[in-house]
Amino acid sequence: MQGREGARVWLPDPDQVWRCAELTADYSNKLVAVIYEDGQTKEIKVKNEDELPPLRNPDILIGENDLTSLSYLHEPAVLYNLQVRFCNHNAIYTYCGIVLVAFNPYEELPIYGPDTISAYRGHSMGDLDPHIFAVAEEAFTQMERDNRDQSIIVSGESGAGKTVSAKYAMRYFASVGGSDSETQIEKKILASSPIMEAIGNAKTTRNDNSSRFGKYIELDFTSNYDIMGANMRTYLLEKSRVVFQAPEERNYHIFYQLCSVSDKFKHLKLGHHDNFHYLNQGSSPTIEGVDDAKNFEETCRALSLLGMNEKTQGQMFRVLAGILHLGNVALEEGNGDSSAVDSQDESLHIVAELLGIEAEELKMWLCHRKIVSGREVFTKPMTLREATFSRDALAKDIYAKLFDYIVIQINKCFAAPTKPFRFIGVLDIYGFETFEINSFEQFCINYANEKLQQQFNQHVFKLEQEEYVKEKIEWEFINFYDNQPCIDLIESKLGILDLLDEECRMPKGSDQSWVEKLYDKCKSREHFSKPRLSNTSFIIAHFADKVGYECAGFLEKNRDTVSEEQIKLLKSSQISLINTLFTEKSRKPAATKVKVMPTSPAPSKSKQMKQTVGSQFRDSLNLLTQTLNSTTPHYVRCIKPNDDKMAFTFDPTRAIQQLRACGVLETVRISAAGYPSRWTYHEFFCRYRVLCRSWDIKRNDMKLTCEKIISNMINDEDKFKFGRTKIFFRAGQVAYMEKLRADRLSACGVMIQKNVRMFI
Ligand code: AD9
Ligand code: MG
Repeated sequence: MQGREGARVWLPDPDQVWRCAELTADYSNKLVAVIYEDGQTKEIKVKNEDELPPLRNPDILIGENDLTSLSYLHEPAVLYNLQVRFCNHNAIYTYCGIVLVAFNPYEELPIYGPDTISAYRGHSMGDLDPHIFAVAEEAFTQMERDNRDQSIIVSGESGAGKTVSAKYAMRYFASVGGSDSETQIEKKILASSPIMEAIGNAKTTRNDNSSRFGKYIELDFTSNYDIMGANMRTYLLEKSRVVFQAPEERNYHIFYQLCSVSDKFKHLKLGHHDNFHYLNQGSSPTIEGVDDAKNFEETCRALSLLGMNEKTQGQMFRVLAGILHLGNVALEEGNGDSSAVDSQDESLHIVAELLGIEAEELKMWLCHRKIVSGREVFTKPMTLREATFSRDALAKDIYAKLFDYIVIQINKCFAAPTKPFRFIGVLDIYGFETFEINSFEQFCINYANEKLQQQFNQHVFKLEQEEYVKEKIEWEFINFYDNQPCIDLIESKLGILDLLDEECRMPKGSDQSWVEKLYDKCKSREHFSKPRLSNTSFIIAHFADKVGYECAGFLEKNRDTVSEEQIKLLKSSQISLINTLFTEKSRKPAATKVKVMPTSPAPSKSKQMKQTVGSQFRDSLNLLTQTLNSTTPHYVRCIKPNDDKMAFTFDPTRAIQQLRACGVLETVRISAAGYPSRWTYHEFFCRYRVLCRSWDIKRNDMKLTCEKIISNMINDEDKFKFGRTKIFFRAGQVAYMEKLRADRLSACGVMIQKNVRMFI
């Protein structure tokens, strides 16, 4: 360990996460003095070499546009490199192997225009600066070259820039895959964004335009690689927002858009949005820089372009207004354990009129339910709590059905006239999330991320393996983090979802008894634990972080039941759209494309029951994984650089959290465990010829020449491998060779210019 004086290292720091320092004393003392860049000193205790702080990369590698080409591949190196690029060079994109890391600049950048699209067209990923267009181009080229479907998987936490990135990728495809035909399909595909954002996005505390659903859009191509159609699948819309918003948050944009033009639709009796219980709970009805009325016009234009005529639009607005008025129906405490609605209640009558149903019947079924007991059927009054709950469930159900209906209409309009030749899918799905209190929604979102992470790990690992096989080098199986046990905990037999479904089937099932069953049945699973101080929550050790989930509400959200009488009532509606929503099976067409094999066979009894939300979600995720696995994936990891939406401001604590959670550090770890640095023989020779003895140079055999150079420099044979066309190095070796090279050059009296690479 002697001789480490002067080594530049990283030390953990509570504010900056990692700080740069220099070792000043020898390790043999078991104490190492370090000096920070600002001159402060500190002593650290080091018992052995393993405890030495991580080393810094040579300057030549700082600012590299691919993180895996760093010699020391560890967390501080990755973080520092990204920070230098983002803060010093305003470079928001960086590669990490096959992943594009994209920082949200929170500023409009002039890098997305048609000129930039043309610049990236026809270039491979390494040619130009990292860019979302480069990833899109790569997908397009690989589709043409390998004749394979492709997908672009965009992930990251709320507000990190997923939707913006996905839109740019789509714009790129629309531009390069545009045909000369009159179908205008590219225009239609781009027009789906304002519609989906109006009905599926909302203002949250993290993002003024937060997508509250996941989306996978497949763009279909002809054999000439022109776009011929598209298909969209959506995932788990956040329904609870329709009836409840947290402080500072809003309901879905479409409601505010509609209220802002209420003068145009007098019959909907809307008026100001603050009049509605379903819109005013967050007390934050406007968004800075957003004009709801203007956006409403855009929504309508897009709806028309996508084949939804004025009549249909009128009926949609009726349904939306109906939902708002439903939320204003004044449910009151009745006699005993019952509830009541005044027959004169204005909202009740407006709802009845808008939804084309009888006011008296609505009044009846808002406050009662039918009970079947043996052969007898009787009506039972609902308590105020039950009635409110059931009214909200109905509002959520109507909205979700309308949402699915619109997706179906868009898909009909997108449908390719003949069988598509190939497709490129773009996935914009909610990122891993953890709040102070986490519920069923977070559980589903994090489960989805767990599945995507597994798909990602397996793919990265497979590619790595393929490269070694292609280069014919021997290597040992790298042990990468496999999250299958965590996925099993959630979706296998007697796993969390299975036990939840079982509890939902019990007449007396409750959140509390479910969580107790979890404690009992899952306690030995490695990713599960019970918090010491709670009997109502459970912890899952996800790949990104440990998350505690509160059990309250899981059963109800999983069952997602709506009163049958209320549904029957809507089925009898005079309004054709409502009729359609409640009679047609609202299945998303894409979900039927491939046969789904549920991972755990549900007990036969459940077949007669409505499928639970959890098990539907599990099936749709398995279908998604199946689709992604049948394509060549490309990954974009969006990172939110700070929580204040400040332009080009880097908060290292936040950045590192996300890099850990989105698998960038895992990619780096997989790379570091193998042979992350690789050079062609020629490249290597050009860079390190100075370390070569002249008699070792064999001009007609670069491989042999390189072997000689290396045998003089590195004794440990595990540190390198000679492939067919490349040399592979373990992490840290390039830094070591750089040092030897610099020493040799300075010994020769040659000034080396920092940061100038003499090759590539
Ligand atoms: V959420 O999970 O749907 O809540 P996203 O989709 O990750 O979230 P979004 O794409 O909506 O985030 O980005 C949030 C905001 O960041 C946008 O409204 C823009 O104001 C800003 N943003 C994101 N990416 C870029 C960019 N490449 N250039 C400029 C950007 N601004
Ligand atoms: Mg989004």
